Amino acid sequence: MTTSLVRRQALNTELGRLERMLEIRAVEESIQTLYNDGHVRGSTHLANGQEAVSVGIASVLRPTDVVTCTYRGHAAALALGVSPEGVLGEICGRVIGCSGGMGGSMHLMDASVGLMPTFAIVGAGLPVAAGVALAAKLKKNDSVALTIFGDGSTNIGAFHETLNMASIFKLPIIFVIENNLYGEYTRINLSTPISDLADRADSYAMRKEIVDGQDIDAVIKSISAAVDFARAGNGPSLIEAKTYRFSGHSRADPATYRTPGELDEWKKRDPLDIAAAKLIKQGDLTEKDLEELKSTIGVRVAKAIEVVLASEGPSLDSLLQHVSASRK
Ligand SMILES: Cc1ncc(C[n+]2csc(CCOP(=O)(O)OP(=O)(O)O)c2C)c(N)n1
Ligand SMILES: [Mg+2]
Repeated sequence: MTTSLVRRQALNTELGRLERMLEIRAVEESIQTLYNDGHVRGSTHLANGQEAVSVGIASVLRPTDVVTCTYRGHAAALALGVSPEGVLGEICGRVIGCSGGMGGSMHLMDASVGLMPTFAIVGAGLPVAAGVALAAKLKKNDSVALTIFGDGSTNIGAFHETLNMASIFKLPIIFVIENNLYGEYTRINLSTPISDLADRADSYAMRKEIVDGQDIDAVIKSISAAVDFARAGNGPSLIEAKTYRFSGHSRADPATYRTPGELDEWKKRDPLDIAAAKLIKQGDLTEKDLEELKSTIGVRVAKAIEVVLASEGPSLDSLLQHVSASRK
């Protein structure tokens, strides 16, 4: 059993799910520091504020199901089971990274838990996931594909073509929109004429649902229903998770284009606070336990960074590994 598979099993409990969300937040905060210290080449796109969507999805899917997601995929990778060393190692371009340090921040992968290489091209993960779903349907292997993408991706041709085909073929696929209100530096109302993106499913006679993306229990309920529907042979669903990214689009984007007060309003609905408050109310966690958990995670992430920074980058000899060519 891979480390990632073991980590995936930890999502079977409410506490395990809270712990994973806290870990994702801590890892992402460390990415910003690693970036500022010059250890990250290229860009990084944080998903802080959106953790409940990734962890909710990973809690429902089986490791044999397949997920595609975007460049904002650190959270999904960690949620599905990739270790902090695997994610941070990849982002820093080290051999211990989950793609051997050859992919970087936007190309995380781990076949053992169903994570296809994450996609840098907006909308590109949708048709690939549909291909996986078609294969599952033909092989009758009871697997589903799930693809995570942003609100901006719903204006891409590949989104419409894939929804159409998935509906016609009744593919076992779940389309999950992370509607965080922005595509790069543009607010959704300036790029898209409707505010409930789930309504786009109507054009394809597809099952749809809008879910509160800050509430992990709501996400789990919604994803479970869509997965059951797909496994039963009924076809695809389009789920719109209403969420928000607390950081800018990438790297050093200070997000000055935000509506004043918007960030503060969304921070009141931090998915980590919502999940922790529920456990405290149930009597399953105390404030002290929570502080201890955060500090254990802090130590874990600090150790992962030490291991990553001590790891080499890929050697020059490996430049042509995983590269194939055909001759005429
Ligand atoms: C086909 C394509 N067009 C443009 C870009 C540049 N680009 C990168 S991220 C992004 C915004 C996408 O927004 P959204 O789908 O809402 O995802 P989010 O970044 O908010 O998670 C754009 C336009 C790209 N990567 N691919
Ligand atoms: Mg967006």
